[in-house]
This record gives sequence, structure tokens and C-alpha cells, in this order.
Amino acid sequence: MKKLLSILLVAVLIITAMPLGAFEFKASAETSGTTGECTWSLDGTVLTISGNGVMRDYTDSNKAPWGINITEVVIENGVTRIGNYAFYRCTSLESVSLSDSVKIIGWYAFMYCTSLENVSLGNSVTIIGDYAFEYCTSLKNIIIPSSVTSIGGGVFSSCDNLENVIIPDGITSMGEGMFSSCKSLKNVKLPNTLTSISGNMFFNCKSLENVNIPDGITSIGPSAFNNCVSLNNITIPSSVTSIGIRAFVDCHKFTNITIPNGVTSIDFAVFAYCEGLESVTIPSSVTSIGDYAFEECPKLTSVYYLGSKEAKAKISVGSNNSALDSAKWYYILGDVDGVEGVTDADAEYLLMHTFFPEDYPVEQTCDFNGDGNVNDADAEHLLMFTFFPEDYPLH
Ligand SMILES: [Ca+2]
Ligand SMILES: [Ca+2]
Repeated sequence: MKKLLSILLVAVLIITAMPLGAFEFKASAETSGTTGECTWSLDGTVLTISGNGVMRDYTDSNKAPWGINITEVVIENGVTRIGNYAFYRCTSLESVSLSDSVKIIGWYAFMYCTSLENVSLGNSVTIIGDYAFEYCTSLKNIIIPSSVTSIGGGVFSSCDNLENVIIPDGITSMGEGMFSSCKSLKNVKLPNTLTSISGNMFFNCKSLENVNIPDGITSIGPSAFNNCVSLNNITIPSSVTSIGIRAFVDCHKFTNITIPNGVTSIDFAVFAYCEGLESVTIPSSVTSIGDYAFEECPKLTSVYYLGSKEAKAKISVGSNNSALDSAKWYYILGDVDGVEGVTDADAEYLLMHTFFPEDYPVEQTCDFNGDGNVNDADAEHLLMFTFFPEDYPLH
């Protein structure tokens, strides 16, 4: 009896001496509690978040109390914010439905939810935090509601099976690498309200075939379309003035590209390894071409230059651009105002140039009739060229 008592005593001592961590199984067995201004309850593997206000934020080390074995999440009306890391690594989670009261999705909220297929974002979300859906590898379709104005960096990065995404107009900010390594993404329509394309936005989107660059975009970030090996020719609108390094590396399907007037520099490796590229149009605004800009463009045979030979000679060209040397350069004469090719507006511009050369500068030789002088006769010749190009060739 005494022996049994001492064994019991020892057992009690051991249990009380055990670190708190040994009882963590208790916490994971809980089925309800509070999270920020809200409450949560678990029914089997279905989690419901209720209340009015924000959920609390979690981290990778300070995990959410409902564990990672949930299969469904219901966010009830009243909840305004999904906490950071709220459902991080919930690898069994298949379905999420946000109520219309949710305005903000915290960062990493659904990252590594590798079974997540059905996502309904409600109609009030304005901000989707960084990496919120990164590595949601089962996600095929998503509709971003029109309430959204800002999407963080890497939000859909590495969603390997994402095929369709609807992005509404109204969005003004889409973060770096938002779709990087979305290997199934084929077609994307970007919103007209966007003003820049962030760096790495479509990096490594190997299936991407069509994407628009909306009018109003002023800059294309570094590596924005790097390794988009299936991307068809793209129209770069005239609003673009800056194209980041490596922006179009390995865009194998490009056959011709027009750089808009206003771009002053074709930077490092922008079109490197565009192995199908046959022709490029370069505006007279370009003053420098960086190292490797056209490295390994073996099919590049035609360069259409919207300026004079004299102006071309002044372009600073970096190393490893041998394709530019072997290609034939065509000097597109007549587009004296530098917009929209040769039109009657150019004749008018040239006439004004003969009166006010400082107010109407030209970047090319304008002796279009070849008589040795630049005067109103050349403006007239240029106008006739727009109607009868074969009868009035430009000299
Ligand atoms: Ca013109
Ligand atoms: Ca002349």
C-alpha cells in the first residue's frame, strides 16, 4: 500500500513538473473561442467565424487556435477583416465563403491551402493582402469583386492550376509577382484603371498566351513577363515610358514588337532570348540600348527606326546586341511629329517647323522631295505621300 502511494505521488510530481507544452493537445481539442472582436466555432471540420469586427492576426509561429484540419470556412456577416495567417497551411480546406461585410483579407491568410478549390470573396473586399492565396495549388477560377482596389504582392503566386481570373476595373494597384509561376494561366484582362505593371507580375507564366497592357500604363516593371514562353505579340501602349530590365526575357513567341515613342531606354536584357522575334520598331526617343537587350534574338532581321540615320548613330548601344548589327535598319521617314506613323498631321507639323523650328523640332532629315532644301514644298510632298505613297516617295 505504501509502495503504491509513493508511485502515485511520483506520478503526480511528474505530471505537475511537465512543461505546459505537453498539454497543447487540450488547446487543439477546443471547439470554440474568441478571435479579435469575433468568435469562432468548429463543427466537425467546418469552421464558422461570427461577430462584428476584425479577427485577430496570427503568425507562422503563433498559429490560429482552430488548427489546420478544417475543410470548410464560413465567415458570417459582421466580420470585417480576415486575420493575417488565419488559415495558413490549412491543407484540407476546400471551400471558403466570405460574407459581404469582409473588407480586408490579411496577408498570408490562405497561403498553402493546397486543397482550396472554391473561393467566394463577397462583394465588399477592398484590399487583398500580400501572398493571401500563394500556393493554393487547387484553385482553378477566381472572381475578384469590383469592390477591390488594391491587391498585394504575390497574392496568387504559384497557384499552379489557376486558369481563369476575373479582374474588375477599379483596381489601381497590383503588387509585385501577383501571378508569378501561375503555370496554367492562359488569358488575362488587366483593368483599365491600372497605371503600372509591377515587377515579376507574370514571371514564369509559361502558359500565358494573351494579356493586354491597358492604355494609361506608364511603366512595366522588371521581369514583368520574364519567361512567358507562350505569350503572343503584345501591344505596348503609347502611355508607357519605362520598361524594366528583363521585362520580356524568353518571350519566345514574339515576332514583332513596337516600342512606344516616349521610351528613352531599352534596358538590360529586356528582349533577350526572344528567339522568334523578327522585327522591332524603335522610336526616335530611344537614346540608349542596354547590354544584352537583344541577346540571342537569332531571327531579328528588321529594325524599323522612327528617325534619321544621324539620330540612330547617336544611340548608345551596350554589349551583346549583335542581332541589332546583323539586322537591316529601315529609317521610317515622314513621321516628324513622332506619333501614329505618317499622317497629314506630319505635313502640317513640318510646315510649322519651317516657320518656327524651335517650337516644332524635328528629329529627322526633312528634305522629302530631295531638292536639297527643307521648306514648305517638303510639307506639301509629305501630304501628297499620305495619299499617293508610290508617286511621292520620301527621300
Ligand atoms: Ca506622325
Ligand atoms: Ca526639299
